[in-house]
Parts: sequence; structure tokens; C-alpha cells
Amino acid sequence: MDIQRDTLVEMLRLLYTIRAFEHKARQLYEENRLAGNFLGALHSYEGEEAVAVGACVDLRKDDRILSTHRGHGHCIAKGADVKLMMAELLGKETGISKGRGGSMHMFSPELGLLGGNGIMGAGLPLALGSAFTAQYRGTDQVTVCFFGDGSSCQGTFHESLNLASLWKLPVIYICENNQYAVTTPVAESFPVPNIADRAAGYGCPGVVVDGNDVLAVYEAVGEAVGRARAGNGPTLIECKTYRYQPHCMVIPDRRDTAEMEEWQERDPIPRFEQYLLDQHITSEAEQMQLRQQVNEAIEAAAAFAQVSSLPDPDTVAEYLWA
Ligand SMILES: Cc1ncc(C[n+]2csc(CCOP(=O)(O)OP(=O)(O)O)c2C)c(N)n1
Ligand SMILES: [Mg+2]
Repeated sequence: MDIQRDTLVEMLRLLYTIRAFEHKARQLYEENRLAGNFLGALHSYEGEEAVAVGACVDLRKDDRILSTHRGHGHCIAKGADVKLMMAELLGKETGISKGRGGSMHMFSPELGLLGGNGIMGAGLPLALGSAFTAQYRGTDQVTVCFFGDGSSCQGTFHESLNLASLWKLPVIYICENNQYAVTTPVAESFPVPNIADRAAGYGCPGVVVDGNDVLAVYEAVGEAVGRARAGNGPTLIECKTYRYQPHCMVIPDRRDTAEMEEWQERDPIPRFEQYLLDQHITSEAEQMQLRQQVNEAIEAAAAFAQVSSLPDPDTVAEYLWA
């Protein structure tokens, strides 16, 4: 695989940023939730960072993504400013959705970020509409649609893949199979080993990748983007991964400790760091420096969020229609 050094370093920066953002978000959640100052539930993306980064790092600014309830990583990878995101978590006027959306509804059309969604599978038909628009207007923009394993059991998944494939729409479906939908393991939801196998029913390629390997995701998504831009229709990519935190912070986690430890050994960040060291792309000192810069940016973002003002109640009706 031929990837520019700058892109590889940017991938590492994004991986660090998402992990650090999620750590800080958890802290803000604990400090603010009882007082009702945290907007929405918190669904941590820790452990799954390689999916968003591998998928988004090479997208164009005018390409679009549809995110989910577990969407901070998608927003960061698509170029959102962590200050505005952190302010959104606290419902501040300076937030990326002007403090109206909170954790699950980060939205920035100028970045091609068409929003997170608290409704499982709701992004799939929205992605279809976005891709249809690009095809209709004759642009070569692609739309990347993220959703979970559980969400692939929604009717919207089947309806969307069918139509996207029939009309050869430029959309890339990325299933983040983190092995659970709340507490239900995939083995209790699917009669087939791979969700990607379902692509056969819609006449489009279905690919399984190691979602904890940022380069594997990058390669698979790169191919799918090429296909979509060339007018050859959608691809379903299933990324096998794992979340480290409970579904949302307040739901008891009954997952097996050995299983959790086994996945942590495949943590996407140390794996990629090791690759960069082995290939002599970055030194340990450079990695440490980058991590330090990211941590400082996250602290500054949290401070910005904390000193920002809440929206003026008189403006409650603003921004309802884009
Ligand atoms: C239509 C709908 N049904 C149920 C819920 C409640 N709910 C929120 S997240 C979730 C599980 C989602 O699982 P998955 O799609 O695998 O995503 P993950 O949380 O694992 O990232 C459920 C059942 C919802 N938000 N929307
Ligand atoms: Mg899941």
C-alpha cells in the first residue's frame, strides 16, 4: 500500500485525538450528568477509533458522512473542531450544533457531516438521499454511512442497500460490528457469521475487515470510494471491532473479562504505533510529542466548553430549519 507519510501521521493524530476526546468526555459526563449539564447520553467510541480514521482520513471535504449515536470519532475524523464538539456536549451556544444537539446530534454540513442520530439505522436512508443528490447533480461526491451491527437488523438497512445497489448510488456502508447491541451479542442476532454476507442479496460487494487495523480499513474504504466515484455503486464493509466502555455509561456491563482483555490486546493505537516504528516512519519521541500536543488540545477544548455560555432561551426556535 502506498500511503504518504503525512497521511500516516495524520491517522495517528486522529487516533490519539479520538481516544483523548472520549476520555475527557467521560470525565465531563461524570461531573455534569447529575446536574443535567451534559446534553444527551454518552456512548463511548474507545476501542473503535481505527474504523472512523481509516474510513475518513482520505475523504474530500465535500464528501459526506452519516454518523450514529456513537459518533464522536466520526466527527473528529471528518475534520470537526474538538472545541466545538466539547462545547456541544455541554449544550453550549458555541457548540457544533449550537448547543441544540448534544453528544448524539453533532452536525456540520460545511464539513460534510450530516449528523449523528439517536435512532438506530436512521442514517441509512439519509445516506441514500445524500448519494442520490450527488448522482442527480452529476458531482462525484461519495457518502459514507456508519451504523452498528444491531442497526443492520433495522428495515432501513435492507431497503437502503437494495435501492442504492439498484440505482448504483455512490455510497459506502460501513458496519461497525463491535460484537454487541447494548447487551445482546452478535451470535444471538445473526444466523450468518458475517454481516457483510448480506451484500450478496443486494448484488453489491460485501467485505469483512479487521476494524482494529486502521490500514486495513483505509485500504477497503479506498477501494469502495473508487468504485462509488466511478459510478459503480455501493459497497458494504463490515469492520470487526470492540468497544471498551459499557454501551452507554449507565447500563451495567456484563461482558466477559477474558473477552475484553483479548480485544484490548488488539488495541488499534499501539498496533499502529508499532507499525510506524517498524517502518521507520515516526520515532517514539515523535509519537510522544504528538500525543502530548493532542492532550493539550483536548484540555483546551474542555476549558473552552466550560467557559462558553448556554444558548439564550429566547433563541430556542432558531436553527430549526437549515
Ligand atoms: C429504533 C431504535 N430502537 C432502539 C433504540 C435503543 N438503542 C440505542 S443504541 C441500541 C443498540 C445499538 O447497537 P448497534 O447498532 O450495534 O450500535 P452500538 O451501540 O453497538 O455502536 C439500541 C437498541 C434506538 N435508539 N432506536
Ligand atoms: Mg454494536
